[in-house]
Amino acid sequence: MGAGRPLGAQAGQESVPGSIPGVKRVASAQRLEVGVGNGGSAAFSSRGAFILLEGLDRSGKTSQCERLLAFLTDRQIPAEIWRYPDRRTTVGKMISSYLSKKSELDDATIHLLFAANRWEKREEMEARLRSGCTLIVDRYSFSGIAFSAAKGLDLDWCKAPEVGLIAPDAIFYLQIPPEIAAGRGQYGEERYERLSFQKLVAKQFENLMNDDGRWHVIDAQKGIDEIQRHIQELSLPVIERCHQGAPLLDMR
Ligand code: Z5A
Ligand code: MG
Repeated sequence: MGAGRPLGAQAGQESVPGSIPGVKRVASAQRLEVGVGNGGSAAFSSRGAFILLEGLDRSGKTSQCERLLAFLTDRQIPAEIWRYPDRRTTVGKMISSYLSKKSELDDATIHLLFAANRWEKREEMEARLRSGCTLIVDRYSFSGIAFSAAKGLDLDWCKAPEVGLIAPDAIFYLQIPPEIAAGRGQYGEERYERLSFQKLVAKQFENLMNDDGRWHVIDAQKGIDEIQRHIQELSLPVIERCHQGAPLLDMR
C-alpha cells in the first residue's frame, strides 16, 4: 500500500516557513515539485508530519510514541500522539468490546469497523497536520490490513477501505520475533494475543513493506533508549521536510 496524490491544491497559499528550532534543513524532491507551475514564486504549505509506529503486539510502539512526544515537546515542536483503534468513539467502543472478547463480529465486519474508525478521524487528522502539529500515530491502516489478511481475508479487499485516508510520511516498523514479544507484560489478555496468530501477522506486515523510502525497520529487541534515539534521528528530517511544505499524500 503506497502514498498517492497530493491532497488539495496548496501551492500558492502560504509563504516559505522558517526552519524549526534545532532541526537541520534538508533538501526534498517533493518540496521542489510544489513550486513547479507557480509562476516561479516559491510557495509552500507548512504542516506537521505524520509519523507512524507499527509492529506486533508488545513490540514497544506505545513506549516509543511517548518518548518521541517528550523529545519533540522539549524542542518546542508541536506534536500529539494519536492511537488506533481510537476506542473513545461509538465505532471505537464496538471495536474495544470485540477485542476484549465481550462481543462477536465476523471478520469482514470488524475489518470495516477498524477502517471506519480511521475514516471518522480523517478530517480532524488532516486539520491537525495542516495546523502544523506533528502526529505520532500508534498503529494505523497497516495493522488493519495485516491482522485481517492474517485471518485469511483477501489482501486487496483488505486494502480497499484504506484508499483515500491520509498517508504517513514515515513508518517505523518495530520488528520483533513473536516469541520475544510474547514474553513481555500481560500478553494473552486480548483477542489476537496468541503466538501462532502473531506469526501470521508478522508475515503480512513484512509483505506490506516497500522501498518507497517511508518504511524503516527498527530492531525492537534493542534497549528502549537506543531505539528511541534511532527513531528521533530518522524523524527530524521528515518533520523538517513537512515543515518546509512536502505535500500531504493520501493512501492508494
Ligand atoms: N488492530 C486490528 O486488528 N486492526 C486495526 O486496524 C488496528 C488494530 C488499528 C489493538 O491493540 C489491537 O487491535 C491489536 C491490533 C488490532 N491487536 N491485538 N491484540 P493495541 O494497539 O491497543 O495494543 P497492542 O499494540 O496489542 O499492545 P501494546 O500493549 O499496546 O503493545 P506496544 O504498544 O507495542 O508495546 P508497549 O506497551 O510499548 O510495551 C509492551 C511492554 O514491553 C511494556 O511492558 C514495555 O515496558 C516493554 N518494552 C517496550 N519496549 C521494550 C524494549 N525495547 N525492551 C524490553 N521491553 C520493552
Ligand atoms: Mg500499545
